Amino acid sequence: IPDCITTSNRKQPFISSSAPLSSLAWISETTLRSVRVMDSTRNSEGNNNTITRRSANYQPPVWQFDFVQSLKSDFVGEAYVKRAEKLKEEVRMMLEKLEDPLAQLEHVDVLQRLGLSYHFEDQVESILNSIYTKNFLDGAKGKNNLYYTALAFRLLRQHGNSVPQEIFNDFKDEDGNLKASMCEDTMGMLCLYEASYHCIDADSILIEARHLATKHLQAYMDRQKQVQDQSSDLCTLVNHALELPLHWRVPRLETRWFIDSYESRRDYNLILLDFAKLDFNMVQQLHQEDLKDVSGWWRNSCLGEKLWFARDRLMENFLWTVGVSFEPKYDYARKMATKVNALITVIDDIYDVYGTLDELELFTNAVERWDVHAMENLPDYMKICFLALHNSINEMAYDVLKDQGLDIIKYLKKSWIDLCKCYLREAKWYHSGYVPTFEEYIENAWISISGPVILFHAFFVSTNPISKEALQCMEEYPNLIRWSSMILRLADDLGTSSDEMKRGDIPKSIQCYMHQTGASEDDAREYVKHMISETWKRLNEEGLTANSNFSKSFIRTTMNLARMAQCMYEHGDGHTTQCQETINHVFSLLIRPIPLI
Ligand code: LA6
Ligand code: MN
Ligand code: MN
Ligand code: MN
Ligand code: MN
Repeated sequence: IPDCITTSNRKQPFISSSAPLSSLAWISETTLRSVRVMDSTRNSEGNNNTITRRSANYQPPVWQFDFVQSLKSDFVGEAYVKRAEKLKEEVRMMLEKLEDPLAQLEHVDVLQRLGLSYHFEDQVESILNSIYTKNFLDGAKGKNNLYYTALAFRLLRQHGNSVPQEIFNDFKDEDGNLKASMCEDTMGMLCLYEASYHCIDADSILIEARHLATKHLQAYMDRQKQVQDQSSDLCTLVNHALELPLHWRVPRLETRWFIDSYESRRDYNLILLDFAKLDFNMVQQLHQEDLKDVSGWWRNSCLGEKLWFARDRLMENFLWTVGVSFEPKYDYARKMATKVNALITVIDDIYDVYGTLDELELFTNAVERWDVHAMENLPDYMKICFLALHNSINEMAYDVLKDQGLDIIKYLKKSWIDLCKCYLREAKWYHSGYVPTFEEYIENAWISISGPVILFHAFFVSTNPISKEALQCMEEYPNLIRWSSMILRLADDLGTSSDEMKRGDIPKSIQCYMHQTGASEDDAREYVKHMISETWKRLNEEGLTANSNFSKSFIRTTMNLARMAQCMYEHGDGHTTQCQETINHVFSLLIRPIPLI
């Protein structure tokens, strides 16, 4: 751990505030054990009452306010801006000169992975449209080249074109098996593998293709291992793909990885590489400004101290937003989303850990009323939280009213009310020891994970103009939001439920499934992973059909939230425990620039 991050001085009753960072193994059984706190608080009648409360004993933040404020990037100033503009123009011309469709597709793919395609959206769109019209509009004309077809298929579906899976029929023999000649083309197999993750439920050919491609790629890796040659560019790509398909990866993290891997290629293009590194660093500088800004808001809110029992995770809350949308123009959306995430994180802890059932009823009622007078009956710690919520969300609505003349309070409010109601239902289950059925749990849990709140706010603060149709669509939770939230919930359960069970919480998807079916924990986890994969098919389908109501960028947002969840919870509770994985992601995305030479 670098010494630029230290533990905070925040008053925390259970752990020494000067716990050395070297003790990152602090996430031990002892710290997770639920601790009972005797707390003298006045109850609603004004009498002094002794209330038994729980605490999760969360660690104070490793990212200090002063450290965040001291972030300073070299990548500012006219010289860099000029250089970036020049490189951008060169890349634009490069793209324009390409005529061969395969070369165009490869170029688009590299631009996307280098994190540069947002500069060339119109150009990319027109290239893909022309390839679609020429090759795929009338169905199955897959150029008889697996690599080309699979690459085109993936890029076109990524951009919302419903290319039919039947274009892969060409690659089967009369018996319906993948032609043997295909299997000699490992690059083609890799593309087929990546393409297959864009499947919808009805895509049986693609799903079968995924199995074949996966087997082939695994065998390829085994052979390379045997001859001890894993150094080729292809090997690096296959290895990375088998770890996690591209479609499930967080774009910004993929970019950080891909720039390094691109640089070590034999055939890299120096202009692309230079531009990618420079752009990454300049965008990182903008992220640092967003972060400093919203860290000031968090500090001023004092929620970190006042709600000492809750997670103080401003940096992690911000990291989510960069994973969801990194482009410079979403700076306002990132800051607002960070506030939303911070509020969710502390309110979740009020419901799950600290609040008594009576207080939680009061809080839920106050949110339902959405009225400052509703605060009067709340205990002090809830007052401060309620007013922070009220003020922050109303301010976002104010900005939209100011810019678009549209009153969106009822939508934002509804998302919080639904969240709190679902939180309360879980609290009641917990306090009564009730074990819901798997279905009953899921029906509540895709909302209680806060996906709808996150996506509602993301939608409203980053859509201008907001269309009547989209607004109507938001009245009910659209499937796009539902499936994205579902993946967020399932990934969260995989990563957090072990700790939650130790600390005391309701049974989550894994435990409900075990309870209901008698399955082992391993089997239940496999089931939940399978469910994530099934839910992706539905999300993909929405991505292809929801186009008319939602912008491509909002569709990307919903998918990126799912990807970010899979990333945050891959090795446990990456949002809460300040584990090495999350610290590394913060460093590589937000703190360390890429060396230019
Ligand atoms: C809830 O964690 C929480 F704060 C999240 C990180 C969910 C996603 C929200 C963001 C991005 P916990 P629970 C802030 O695992 O109690 O405690 O629903 O959620 O399982
Ligand atoms: Mn929780
Ligand atoms: Mn919860
Ligand atoms: Mn959880
Ligand atoms: Mn990882």
